[in-house]
Amino acid sequence: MIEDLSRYHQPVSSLFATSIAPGDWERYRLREEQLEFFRENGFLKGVRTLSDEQVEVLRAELEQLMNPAHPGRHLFHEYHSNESTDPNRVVFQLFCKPARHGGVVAWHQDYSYWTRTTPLAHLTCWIGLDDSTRENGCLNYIPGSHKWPDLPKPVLTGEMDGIRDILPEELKDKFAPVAVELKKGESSFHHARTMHGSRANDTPAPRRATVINVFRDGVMSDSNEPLLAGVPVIPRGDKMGGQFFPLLFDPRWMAAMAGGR
Ligand SMILES: O=C(O)CCC(=O)C(=O)O
Repeated sequence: MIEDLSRYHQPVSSLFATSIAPGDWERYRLREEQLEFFRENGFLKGVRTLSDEQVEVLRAELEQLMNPAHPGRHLFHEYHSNESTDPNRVVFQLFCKPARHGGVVAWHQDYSYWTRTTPLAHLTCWIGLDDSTRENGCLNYIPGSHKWPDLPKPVLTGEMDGIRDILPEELKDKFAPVAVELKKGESSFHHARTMHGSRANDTPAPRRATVINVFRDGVMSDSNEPLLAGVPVIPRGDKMGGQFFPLLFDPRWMAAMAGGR
């Protein structure tokens, strides 16, 4: 049976461990030097997130999701089988670049698309479902760009280097990209102002990824405009929450576990 999963705010399968016992969480804790690297550079790479078995399950689900005749299609509030503005290239919504004609993702800051929520307390977790390399269009970051101001938003899947034409002069010299090659199942995290983008995939294999966008509990709506058809408006000034914005983690859950409750 096809169900609307936005109504579930808890795990719907056993794919991921659900225990929140303190000992189980410790192995996921980032080291202080990783946090320091993030504060300095605005990203952190190479964090193992998925096992090979989990990657296989997600690849199979992605395959189903890409089928335009999927029986749960009516549940998507937005569905683009190709976001690329280049008719010869494809970028599927979850940042999947097919073999041989995978399109670019233009340099951008995520927050330039998210100004309808405030304050900025957002984080992106990018999870590779294939090894990503310079050849197949891995993610590239500009270290330190999370300290730059908010810049205009480019067409995301249009001209890769479009942003360079509108960069303030003082930032042009600082535009020094680093390529982030990752193994499948590894993640990179980036700050919502970190400038990033990725080049085309002309290799004979796909470059698939899935992305989780989160923001801190307490972030508020800054817009009275509808986001997507069927998603209720959260009035400006109200805390984000409800059916489409589930709480993923509350430190009180861990405190309660530590207290043996
Ligand atoms: O997967 C990509 O190539 C781009 C991903 C991206 O722009 C993002 O995660 O914000």
